[in-house]
Amino acid sequence: MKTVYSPAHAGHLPRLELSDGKLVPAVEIPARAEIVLRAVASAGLGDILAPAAIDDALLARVHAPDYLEFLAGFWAEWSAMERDWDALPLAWAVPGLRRVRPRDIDGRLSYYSFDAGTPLTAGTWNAARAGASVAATAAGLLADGEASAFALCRPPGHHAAGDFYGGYCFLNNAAIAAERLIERGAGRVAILDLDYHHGNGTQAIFYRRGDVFFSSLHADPRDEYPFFLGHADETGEGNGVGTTANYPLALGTDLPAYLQALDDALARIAAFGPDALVVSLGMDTYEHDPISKFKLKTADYPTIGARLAALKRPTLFVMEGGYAVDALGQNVVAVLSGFENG
Ligand code: Q9C
Ligand code: ZN
Repeated sequence: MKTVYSPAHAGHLPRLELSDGKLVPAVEIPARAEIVLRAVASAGLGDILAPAAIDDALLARVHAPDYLEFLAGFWAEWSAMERDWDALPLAWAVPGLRRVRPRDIDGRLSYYSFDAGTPLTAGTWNAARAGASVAATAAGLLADGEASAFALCRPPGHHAAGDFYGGYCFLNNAAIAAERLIERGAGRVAILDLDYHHGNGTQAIFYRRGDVFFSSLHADPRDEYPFFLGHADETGEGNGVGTTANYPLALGTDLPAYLQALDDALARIAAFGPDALVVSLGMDTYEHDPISKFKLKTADYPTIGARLAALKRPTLFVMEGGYAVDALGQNVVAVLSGFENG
């Protein structure tokens, strides 16, 4: 399996994040991607390729033009005000308030976000664009006939919706990959989100689409971030009725309970009959993840990879979360080698 990677992710260097009421050292850091790169290289998984530059038209299939313009221009505006620290938003237009776009930079920061836990930094836009190009290039490998590929994206993407960021995510890499597959001829794409947190952004992007099936296994949003999406009764709307399937799971979920949900999701995907599968690969389901509460072990991940292989579709893995940095490389390789041997 080939991996696509760009060192440009390292430009996104958040210092402190808001967590549990405190500013604490950020967990979504460059070392994450670097340890995964080293692990896939030393496992001999396959060639490691650089991405091609991303087409703006592809980005615009997923994200609103004003949102992209905001992200692209943000740091110049922020730093012109002599602010040389990372940016965090403060107030949101919840129901009862009005989503009228503010002129003020802090107002716009809030308008285009949904949480205060995601620092926007000097290098964020370049890094996020490089991550999106990694996803698009890896999707192109599938379209060229590869059976599988690994998009080693950073920052992650699945919490970013069409016009807002959050959850350490700015551009939705998995959604961009799915759109690239469709551009290159796929009629139907399934996305399976295995990150510990619900992929609210990906779900929202495809909620009314009949050609993209979105399925997610995640901690129950009544117990865990992102709190306000990811319930089992969200099943799609309009042309997308029946093409969203959520599996909210209990805190403390271990392999048997996880596999029960996974097998159900895979049966739903098989029935949908996709031309390709995009896996949002978050490794924060790991028992020692510092911000998460599932109980999966390193030895469990090859089993999960083998279950994905049994679907027998061209499969693209897109890196999402996972914050137990020391174990992140071995856990990713465990899934990917389980897939290849499955
Ligand atoms: N006390 C991804 O895994 N909240 N995003 C953390 C910790 C935000 C996770 C708070 C978690 C976002 C891609
Ligand atoms: Zn996550």
